[in-house]
Amino acid sequence: MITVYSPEHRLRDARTELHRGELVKPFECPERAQYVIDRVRSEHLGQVIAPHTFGRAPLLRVHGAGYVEFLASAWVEWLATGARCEAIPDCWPARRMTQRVPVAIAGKLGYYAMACETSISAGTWEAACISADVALTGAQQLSSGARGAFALCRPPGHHAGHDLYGGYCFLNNAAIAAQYLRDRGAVRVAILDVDYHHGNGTQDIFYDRGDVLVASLHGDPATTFPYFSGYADETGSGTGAGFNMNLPLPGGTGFGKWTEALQAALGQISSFGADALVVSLGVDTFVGDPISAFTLGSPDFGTYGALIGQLGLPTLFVMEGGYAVAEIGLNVVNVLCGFEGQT
Ligand code: Q9C
Ligand code: ZN
Repeated sequence: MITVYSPEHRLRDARTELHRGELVKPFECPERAQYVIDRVRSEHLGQVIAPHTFGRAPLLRVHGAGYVEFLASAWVEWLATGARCEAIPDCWPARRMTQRVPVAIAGKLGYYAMACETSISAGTWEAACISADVALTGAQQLSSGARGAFALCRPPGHHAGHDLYGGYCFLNNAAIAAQYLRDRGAVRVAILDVDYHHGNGTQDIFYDRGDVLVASLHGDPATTFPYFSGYADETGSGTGAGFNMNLPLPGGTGFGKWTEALQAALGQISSFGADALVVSLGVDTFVGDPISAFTLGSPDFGTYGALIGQLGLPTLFVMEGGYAVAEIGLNVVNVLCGFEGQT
Protein backbone atom coordinates (compact mmCIF):
# COMPACT_ATOMS: atom_id res chain seq x y z
CA MET A 1 0.00 0.00 0.00
CA ILE A 2 1.23 3.51 -0.83
CA THR A 3 1.67 5.96 2.04
CA VAL A 4 1.37 9.70 1.43
CA TYR A 5 3.54 11.71 3.81
CA SER A 6 5.17 15.13 4.15
CA PRO A 7 7.78 16.02 6.79
CA GLU A 8 6.21 19.49 6.76
CA HIS A 9 3.61 18.25 9.24
CA ARG A 10 6.22 19.62 11.67
CA LEU A 11 5.00 23.12 10.89
CA ARG A 12 2.24 22.28 13.36
CA ASP A 13 4.19 22.37 16.61
CA ALA A 14 2.11 24.25 19.17
CA ARG A 15 3.60 24.82 22.59
CA THR A 16 0.33 24.89 24.51
CA GLU A 17 -2.77 22.77 25.09
CA LEU A 18 -5.28 23.61 27.80
CA HIS A 19 -5.51 20.36 29.78
CA ARG A 20 -7.14 20.09 33.21
CA GLY A 21 -6.73 23.82 33.74
CA GLU A 22 -3.06 23.87 32.82
CA LEU A 23 -1.23 24.81 29.63
CA VAL A 24 0.78 21.68 28.78
CA LYS A 25 2.78 20.42 25.81
CA PRO A 26 0.17 19.19 23.29
CA PHE A 27 -0.68 15.47 23.09
CA GLU A 28 -1.00 16.01 19.33
CA CYS A 29 2.74 16.44 18.68
CA PRO A 30 5.14 16.01 15.70
CA GLU A 31 6.65 12.83 17.20
CA ARG A 32 3.37 11.05 16.45
CA ALA A 33 3.81 11.19 12.68
CA GLN A 34 7.51 10.40 13.01
CA TYR A 35 6.76 7.13 14.83
CA VAL A 36 4.15 6.19 12.22
CA ILE A 37 6.38 6.85 9.18
CA ASP A 38 9.27 5.02 10.88
CA ARG A 39 7.07 1.95 11.30
CA VAL A 40 5.71 2.19 7.73
CA ARG A 41 9.32 2.08 6.54
CA SER A 42 10.62 -0.62 8.91
CA GLU A 43 7.68 -2.93 8.06
CA HIS A 44 8.10 -2.26 4.31
CA LEU A 45 4.41 -1.39 3.96
CA GLY A 46 5.11 0.05 0.51
CA GLN A 47 6.23 3.15 -1.33
CA VAL A 48 6.11 6.53 0.45
CA ILE A 49 5.19 9.47 -1.78
CA ALA A 50 4.99 13.24 -1.21
CA PRO A 51 1.66 15.07 -1.53
CA HIS A 52 0.71 17.16 -4.55
CA THR A 53 -0.58 20.71 -4.06
CA PHE A 54 -4.31 21.08 -4.63
CA GLY A 55 -4.91 24.68 -3.52
CA ARG A 56 -8.03 26.01 -1.84
CA ALA A 57 -10.78 24.74 -4.16
CA PRO A 58 -11.12 21.24 -2.62
CA LEU A 59 -11.14 22.76 0.90
CA LEU A 60 -14.02 25.04 -0.06
CA ARG A 61 -16.10 22.02 -1.17
CA VAL A 62 -16.65 21.17 2.51
CA HIS A 63 -15.62 24.28 4.50
CA GLY A 64 -17.06 27.82 4.49
CA ALA A 65 -15.09 30.54 2.68
CA GLY A 66 -15.16 32.82 5.75
CA TYR A 67 -13.82 29.98 7.90
CA VAL A 68 -10.96 29.21 5.51
CA GLU A 69 -10.03 32.90 5.37
CA PHE A 70 -10.13 33.04 9.17
CA LEU A 71 -7.73 30.08 9.48
CA ALA A 72 -5.39 31.52 6.84
CA SER A 73 -5.05 34.89 8.58
CA ALA A 74 -5.63 34.00 12.26
CA TRP A 75 -1.98 33.85 13.35
CA VAL A 76 -0.99 37.16 11.71
CA GLU A 77 -4.09 38.89 13.10
CA TRP A 78 -3.41 37.43 16.55
CA LEU A 79 0.21 38.69 16.57
CA ALA A 80 -1.00 42.12 15.48
CA THR A 81 -2.93 42.43 18.76
CA GLY A 82 0.39 42.34 20.63
CA ALA A 83 -0.21 38.82 21.93
CA ARG A 84 2.96 36.97 22.88
CA CYS A 85 1.56 33.46 23.32
CA GLU A 86 -0.54 31.17 21.13
CA ALA A 87 -4.10 32.02 20.12
CA ILE A 88 -6.82 30.66 22.44
CA PRO A 89 -10.46 31.84 22.43
CA ASP A 90 -12.09 33.06 25.62
CA CYS A 91 -15.66 33.92 24.58
CA TRP A 92 -18.28 31.91 22.63
CA PRO A 93 -21.64 32.51 20.93
CA ALA A 94 -23.50 30.44 23.54
CA ARG A 95 -27.26 29.85 23.77
CA ARG A 96 -29.44 32.94 22.99
CA MET A 97 -26.42 35.04 21.92
CA THR A 98 -25.87 36.57 18.47
CA GLN A 99 -24.44 34.26 15.81
CA ARG A 100 -22.58 36.97 13.86
CA VAL A 101 -18.88 36.89 12.91
CA PRO A 102 -17.00 39.53 14.93
CA VAL A 103 -14.33 41.76 13.36
CA ALA A 104 -11.71 41.34 16.11
CA ILE A 105 -9.58 38.19 16.03
CA ALA A 106 -10.33 37.41 19.71
CA GLY A 107 -14.03 37.26 18.81
CA LYS A 108 -13.47 35.29 15.60
CA LEU A 109 -11.57 32.62 17.58
CA GLY A 110 -14.64 32.07 19.77
CA TYR A 111 -16.98 32.10 16.77
CA TYR A 112 -15.03 29.40 14.90
CA ALA A 113 -13.79 27.23 17.81
CA MET A 114 -15.71 24.15 19.01
CA ALA A 115 -13.16 23.62 21.82
CA CYS A 116 -10.25 25.63 23.18
CA GLU A 117 -7.58 23.04 23.97
CA THR A 118 -6.32 23.59 20.43
CA SER A 119 -4.06 26.67 20.30
CA ILE A 120 -3.40 28.31 16.94
CA SER A 121 0.36 28.78 16.47
CA ALA A 122 2.84 29.91 13.79
CA GLY A 123 2.74 27.40 10.92
CA THR A 124 -0.58 25.85 11.90
CA TRP A 125 -2.39 26.96 8.74
CA GLU A 126 0.45 25.85 6.47
CA ALA A 127 0.57 22.41 8.12
CA ALA A 128 -3.23 22.05 7.94
CA CYS A 129 -3.14 22.76 4.18
CA ILE A 130 -0.38 20.19 3.65
CA SER A 131 -2.32 17.66 5.73
CA ALA A 132 -5.34 18.17 3.44
CA ASP A 133 -3.03 17.77 0.42
CA VAL A 134 -1.83 14.45 1.89
CA ALA A 135 -5.45 13.22 2.12
CA LEU A 136 -6.24 14.47 -1.40
CA THR A 137 -3.17 12.76 -2.83
CA GLY A 138 -4.32 9.53 -1.16
CA ALA A 139 -7.79 9.97 -2.67
CA GLN A 140 -6.16 10.51 -6.06
CA GLN A 141 -4.50 7.11 -5.66
CA LEU A 142 -7.93 5.50 -5.28
CA SER A 143 -9.26 7.41 -8.29
CA SER A 144 -6.42 5.96 -10.34
CA GLY A 145 -7.34 2.44 -9.28
CA ALA A 146 -5.49 1.68 -6.04
CA ARG A 147 -7.28 -0.78 -3.75
CA GLY A 148 -5.91 0.90 -0.64
CA ALA A 149 -3.88 3.99 0.32
CA PHE A 150 -2.69 5.53 3.57
CA ALA A 151 -2.76 9.31 4.07
CA LEU A 152 -0.46 10.03 7.02
CA CYS A 153 -2.21 13.28 7.87
CA ARG A 154 -1.10 15.59 10.65
CA PRO A 155 -2.75 17.68 12.05
CA PRO A 156 -5.82 15.42 12.18
CA GLY A 157 -9.21 16.50 10.84
CA HIS A 158 -12.36 14.74 12.05
CA HIS A 159 -13.38 17.31 14.68
CA ALA A 160 -13.24 20.15 12.11
CA GLY A 161 -16.75 21.01 10.91
CA HIS A 162 -18.00 23.14 8.04
CA ASP A 163 -16.86 26.24 9.93
CA LEU A 164 -15.43 24.93 13.20
CA TYR A 165 -11.97 23.99 14.48
CA GLY A 166 -10.90 22.28 17.71
CA GLY A 167 -10.04 18.86 19.09
CA TYR A 168 -6.59 19.28 17.44
CA CYS A 169 -8.28 19.67 13.99
CA PHE A 170 -8.52 22.56 11.51
CA LEU A 171 -9.39 21.14 8.07
CA ASN A 172 -11.40 17.92 7.83
CA ASN A 173 -9.00 15.80 5.78
CA ALA A 174 -11.31 12.76 5.56
CA ALA A 175 -14.28 14.89 4.48
CA ILE A 176 -12.17 16.74 1.91
CA ALA A 177 -10.98 13.39 0.51
CA ALA A 178 -14.51 11.90 0.46
CA GLN A 179 -15.84 14.95 -1.39
CA TYR A 180 -12.94 14.70 -3.85
CA LEU A 181 -13.88 11.07 -4.54
CA ARG A 182 -17.51 12.16 -5.13
CA ASP A 183 -16.33 14.90 -7.48
CA ARG A 184 -14.21 12.39 -9.37
CA GLY A 185 -17.10 10.04 -10.07
CA ALA A 186 -17.81 7.94 -6.97
CA VAL A 187 -21.62 8.01 -6.61
CA ARG A 188 -21.66 6.91 -2.98
CA VAL A 189 -18.83 7.25 -0.47
CA ALA A 190 -18.82 5.84 3.07
CA ILE A 191 -16.75 7.23 5.93
CA LEU A 192 -15.96 4.88 8.81
CA ASP A 193 -14.58 6.69 11.86
CA VAL A 194 -12.79 4.37 14.30
CA ASP A 195 -11.06 7.12 16.31
CA TYR A 196 -11.89 6.98 20.05
CA HIS A 197 -13.60 10.39 19.81
CA HIS A 198 -16.76 11.12 17.86
CA GLY A 199 -16.04 12.63 14.44
CA ASN A 200 -18.37 15.57 15.03
CA GLY A 201 -16.87 17.58 12.17
CA THR A 202 -17.43 14.85 9.60
CA GLN A 203 -20.99 14.37 10.87
CA ASP A 204 -21.59 18.12 10.64
CA ILE A 205 -20.34 18.34 7.05
CA PHE A 206 -22.42 15.45 5.67
CA TYR A 207 -25.40 15.45 8.07
CA ASP A 208 -28.01 16.47 5.47
CA ARG A 209 -26.58 14.41 2.60
CA GLY A 210 -27.54 10.94 1.41
CA ASP A 211 -24.55 10.47 -0.90
CA VAL A 212 -21.98 10.18 1.92
CA LEU A 213 -22.69 7.71 4.73
CA VAL A 214 -20.92 8.53 7.98
CA ALA A 215 -20.53 5.78 10.63
CA SER A 216 -18.61 6.40 13.85
CA LEU A 217 -17.65 4.25 16.86
CA HIS A 218 -16.65 6.33 19.87
CA GLY A 219 -16.77 7.04 23.57
CA ASP A 220 -20.27 7.97 24.81
CA PRO A 221 -20.61 11.78 24.57
CA ALA A 222 -22.33 11.81 27.97
CA THR A 223 -18.85 11.25 29.42
CA THR A 224 -16.45 11.87 26.54
CA PHE A 225 -15.16 14.72 24.34
CA PRO A 226 -16.68 16.28 22.23
CA TYR A 227 -19.66 15.94 24.64
CA PHE A 228 -22.13 17.78 22.39
CA SER A 229 -22.18 15.41 19.43
CA GLY A 230 -22.16 11.66 18.88
CA TYR A 231 -25.38 10.28 20.40
CA ALA A 232 -27.06 7.30 18.72
CA ASP A 233 -30.19 9.30 17.89
CA GLU A 234 -28.22 11.66 15.61
CA THR A 235 -29.11 9.85 12.37
CA GLY A 236 -29.05 12.58 9.70
CA SER A 237 -31.57 15.15 8.45
CA GLY A 238 -33.47 15.89 5.22
CA THR A 239 -32.06 13.85 2.33
CA GLY A 240 -29.38 12.73 4.80
CA ALA A 241 -31.90 11.05 7.12
CA GLY A 242 -30.67 7.53 7.84
CA PHE A 243 -27.16 8.21 6.50
CA ASN A 244 -25.44 9.05 9.80
CA MET A 245 -24.74 6.23 12.24
CA ASN A 246 -23.35 6.78 15.73
CA LEU A 247 -22.26 3.89 17.92
CA PRO A 248 -21.38 5.38 21.33
CA LEU A 249 -19.69 2.94 23.72
CA PRO A 250 -19.00 3.19 27.46
CA GLY A 251 -15.58 3.77 29.02
CA GLY A 252 -13.71 0.49 29.51
CA THR A 253 -15.04 -1.00 26.25
CA GLY A 254 -12.79 -3.83 25.07
CA PHE A 255 -12.26 -5.43 21.68
CA GLY A 256 -15.24 -7.83 21.91
CA LYS A 257 -17.92 -5.15 22.34
CA TRP A 258 -16.02 -2.78 20.06
CA THR A 259 -15.97 -5.38 17.26
CA GLU A 260 -19.74 -5.94 17.60
CA ALA A 261 -20.22 -2.22 16.97
CA LEU A 262 -17.74 -2.33 14.07
CA GLN A 263 -19.71 -5.20 12.47
CA ALA A 264 -22.89 -3.12 12.74
CA ALA A 265 -21.14 -0.21 10.99
CA LEU A 266 -19.67 -2.49 8.30
CA GLY A 267 -23.11 -4.01 7.68
CA GLN A 268 -24.58 -0.52 7.16
CA ILE A 269 -21.73 0.44 4.80
CA SER A 270 -22.26 -2.77 2.84
CA SER A 271 -25.98 -2.22 2.30
CA PHE A 272 -25.36 1.44 1.44
CA GLY A 273 -23.57 0.31 -1.71
CA ALA A 274 -20.53 2.53 -1.38
CA ASP A 275 -18.11 2.90 -4.31
CA ALA A 276 -15.29 3.89 -1.98
CA LEU A 277 -14.51 3.92 1.74
CA VAL A 278 -12.63 6.54 3.74
CA VAL A 279 -11.48 5.36 7.18
CA SER A 280 -10.83 8.02 9.81
CA LEU A 281 -8.07 6.04 11.48
CA GLY A 282 -7.51 7.08 15.06
CA VAL A 283 -5.70 4.56 17.25
CA ASP A 284 -6.58 6.30 20.52
CA THR A 285 -8.79 3.25 21.24
CA PHE A 286 -5.53 1.62 22.42
CA VAL A 287 -5.45 0.54 26.08
CA GLY A 288 -2.37 2.69 26.73
CA ASP A 289 -3.78 5.93 25.30
CA PRO A 290 -3.26 8.76 27.81
CA ILE A 291 -6.54 10.63 27.11
CA SER A 292 -8.93 7.79 26.18
CA ALA A 293 -10.75 4.89 27.87
CA PHE A 294 -11.10 1.86 25.55
CA THR A 295 -8.87 -1.17 25.99
CA LEU A 296 -7.85 -2.43 22.53
CA GLY A 297 -4.50 -4.25 22.42
CA SER A 298 -1.98 -3.91 19.60
CA PRO A 299 -2.91 -7.24 17.87
CA ASP A 300 -6.60 -6.17 17.86
CA PHE A 301 -5.73 -3.44 15.37
CA GLY A 302 -4.62 -6.04 12.82
CA THR A 303 -7.77 -8.07 13.43
CA TYR A 304 -10.09 -5.16 12.70
CA GLY A 305 -7.99 -4.04 9.71
CA ALA A 306 -8.78 -7.45 8.19
CA LEU A 307 -12.51 -7.00 8.89
CA ILE A 308 -12.44 -3.65 7.07
CA GLY A 309 -10.60 -5.36 4.20
CA GLN A 310 -13.38 -7.94 3.89
CA LEU A 311 -15.73 -5.19 2.65
CA GLY A 312 -13.74 -5.35 -0.59
CA LEU A 313 -13.98 -1.58 -1.20
CA PRO A 314 -11.30 0.82 -2.47
CA THR A 315 -10.22 2.23 0.88
CA LEU A 316 -8.38 5.38 1.92
CA PHE A 317 -7.04 5.39 5.47
CA VAL A 318 -6.72 8.92 6.86
CA MET A 319 -4.68 9.38 10.05
CA GLU A 320 -6.62 10.93 12.95
CA GLY A 321 -5.82 10.54 16.69
CA GLY A 322 -3.65 8.28 18.85
CA TYR A 323 -1.54 9.66 21.68
CA ALA A 324 0.33 6.64 23.06
CA VAL A 325 3.25 7.86 20.98
CA ALA A 326 5.60 4.91 21.41
CA GLU A 327 2.94 2.44 20.19
CA ILE A 328 1.22 4.60 17.57
CA GLY A 329 3.28 3.28 14.64
CA LEU A 330 2.76 -0.34 15.66
CA ASN A 331 -1.01 0.09 16.03
CA VAL A 332 -1.51 2.02 12.77
CA VAL A 333 0.62 -0.32 10.67
CA ASN A 334 -1.15 -3.33 12.23
CA VAL A 335 -4.47 -1.99 10.85
CA LEU A 336 -2.96 -1.44 7.39
CA CYS A 337 -1.29 -4.87 7.29
CA GLY A 338 -4.51 -6.51 8.52
CA PHE A 339 -6.37 -4.78 5.70
CA GLU A 340 -3.83 -5.89 3.12
CA GLY A 341 -3.91 -9.50 4.33
CA GLN A 342 -7.42 -9.67 3.00
CA THR A 343 -6.73 -8.43 -0.53
N1 Q9C B 1 -6.74 18.23 27.09
C1 Q9C B 1 -8.38 13.56 18.09
O1 Q9C B 1 -8.23 12.45 18.55
N2 Q9C B 1 -9.79 16.81 24.44
N3 Q9C B 1 -8.68 14.62 18.87
C2 Q9C B 1 -8.59 17.13 25.04
C3 Q9C B 1 -7.13 16.84 26.95
C4 Q9C B 1 -9.70 16.88 23.03
C5 Q9C B 1 -8.84 14.47 20.29
C6 Q9C B 1 -8.57 16.75 26.48
C7 Q9C B 1 -9.34 15.58 22.42
C8 Q9C B 1 -9.26 15.74 20.93
C9 Q9C B 1 -8.20 13.83 16.64
ZN1 ZN C 1 -9.45 10.89 18.93
